[in-house]
Amino acid sequence: MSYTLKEITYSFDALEPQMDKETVLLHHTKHQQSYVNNLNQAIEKFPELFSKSVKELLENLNEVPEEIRTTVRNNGGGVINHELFWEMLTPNGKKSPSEKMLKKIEEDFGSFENLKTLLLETANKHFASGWAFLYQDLNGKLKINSFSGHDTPLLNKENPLIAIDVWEHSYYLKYQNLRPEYTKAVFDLLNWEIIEEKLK
Ligand code: MN3
Repeated sequence: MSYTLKEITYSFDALEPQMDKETVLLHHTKHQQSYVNNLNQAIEKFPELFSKSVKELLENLNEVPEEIRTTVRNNGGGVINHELFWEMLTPNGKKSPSEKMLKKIEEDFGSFENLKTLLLETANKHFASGWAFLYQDLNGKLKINSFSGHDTPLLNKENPLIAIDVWEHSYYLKYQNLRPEYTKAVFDLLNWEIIEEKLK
């Protein structure tokens, strides 16, 4: 038993021009694959844990043996964050939130524009490698925060809805140091139908 690389449901060039084919290819088949491999290697020491999903491992990290806990946190996070990242970027998706989702956004952020500004600012300001998330806290309220490494709101049993990868490998080939151009491009690729499906 082992965890496998979850396929992207669209072609590697489907996010062009905002996200170039070579970046998507390397990002998925090299970087994401390495997190899958590292996770498997760690779990092989405690194979009974293969019965758990990556989400279950992260939500109950204190139940993972201490010897592999940090490796599972880093690489399990790497696996699940990238799965969400590709899923929410589905091309030709719904480019604006539904009436219902918009109402929720307005309740928690005042306006859709405020959400966009705060999410992109958070992603652009995050120092070094990490992720910016829109997520639901344990009370169901929408929150925006950045997390270091591959940490995820799942570690607090919170519900991630949007994950913006700000590791340099996700944008450097096309955008070099221009992270704000990249995060804006990601925002424009978001599929709001998929995001809303994740709302609890
Ligand atoms: Mn990445």
